[in-house]
Amino acid sequence: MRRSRNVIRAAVAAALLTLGAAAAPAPASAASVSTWDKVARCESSGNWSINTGTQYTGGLQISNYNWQHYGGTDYAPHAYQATKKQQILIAEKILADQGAGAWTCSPGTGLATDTADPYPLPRMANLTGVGDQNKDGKPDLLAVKRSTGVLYRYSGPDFSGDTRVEVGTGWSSMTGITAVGDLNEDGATDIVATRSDGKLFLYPGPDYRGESRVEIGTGWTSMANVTGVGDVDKDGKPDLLAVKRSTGVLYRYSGPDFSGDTRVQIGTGWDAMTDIAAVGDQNGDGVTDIVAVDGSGKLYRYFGPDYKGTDRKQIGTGWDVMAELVGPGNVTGSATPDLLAVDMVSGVLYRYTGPDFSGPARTGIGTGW
Ligand SMILES: [Ca+2]
Ligand SMILES: [Ca+2]
Ligand SMILES: [Ca+2]
Ligand SMILES: [Ca+2]
Repeated sequence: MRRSRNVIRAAVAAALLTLGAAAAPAPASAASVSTWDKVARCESSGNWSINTGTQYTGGLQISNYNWQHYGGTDYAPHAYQATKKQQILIAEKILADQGAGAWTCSPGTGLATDTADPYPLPRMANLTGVGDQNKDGKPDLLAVKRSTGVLYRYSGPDFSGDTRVEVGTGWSSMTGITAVGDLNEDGATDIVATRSDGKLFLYPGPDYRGESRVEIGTGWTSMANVTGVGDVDKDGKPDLLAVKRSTGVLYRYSGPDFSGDTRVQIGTGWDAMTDIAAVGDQNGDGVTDIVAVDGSGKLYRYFGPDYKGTDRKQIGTGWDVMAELVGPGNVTGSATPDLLAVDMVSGVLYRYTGPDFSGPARTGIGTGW
């Protein structure tokens, strides 16, 4: 956006006011990542970390003034230091406010007419690995269709649409679902779900029917990233992790009721994490490990039972465009359990192999997620 709209605006503000400014067309309020990629190819040759020492930096050449004015400094001091997603999120605000003309490169890119959300929520929500529920020898996955609230079960290793079976309805009010192991010792993995009113429910597998659910808690709206990790403290009862939204404190709760009385503080600063997934035992000590993504898209691995920040390892970047991280167990027969995640831009479901879950080693296993 080399010719800053701010300068133009400042220069002609009085004139616009005089003229009534009604001639300006309604700006596009959003644009897809592929449209922003076209703008970036023209503005910066698609170099999202470019800084040539002028006031315009990053893939979309956002001025330092605009970066600050539209909240970019929440991410990084200058645009070029932020992730591609963060640059696009600030560009969306500029686009909504100033229109496509804020970029000299916008003609021919479709920026003025595109209205797509660059990072839409995946169609399927609350992906939850539940082991082999239908006894076909392959691990299964639960997921809720966001538009209908229907709960489906998919079968591994690819969890394709062909394998899916409807197992319930009315799940759209559930804000979080996680597997907690076999609480009632009938051989099927059970799950807990938090509802938008803060109630916590236990659903026995393999069918997770509403009739058989039990309310086991309240007040869970204050907790984020509720994650079942199995019995990590070896007291014979399955455990659950959750982050208190207001403080960022990580707590471990003990089954079968996961009541507040059982909770133990095991970490701080976890409000920086946008997603947490249990990924089975990655280091061979018999205790479930987890991965977590921070706001800048860095992926970290933590070892149980305490998930200490001092022992964590950064194992990836670029994860801020991935959603619905879930450990389905070891579905590929590799040395360690796997990880699934949905690309928000493409809707593709990817499978990653542990212990580092590296991008180059990932496999796209489905579309339309
Ligand atoms: Ca199965
Ligand atoms: Ca069970
Ligand atoms: Ca335990
Ligand atoms: Ca472990």
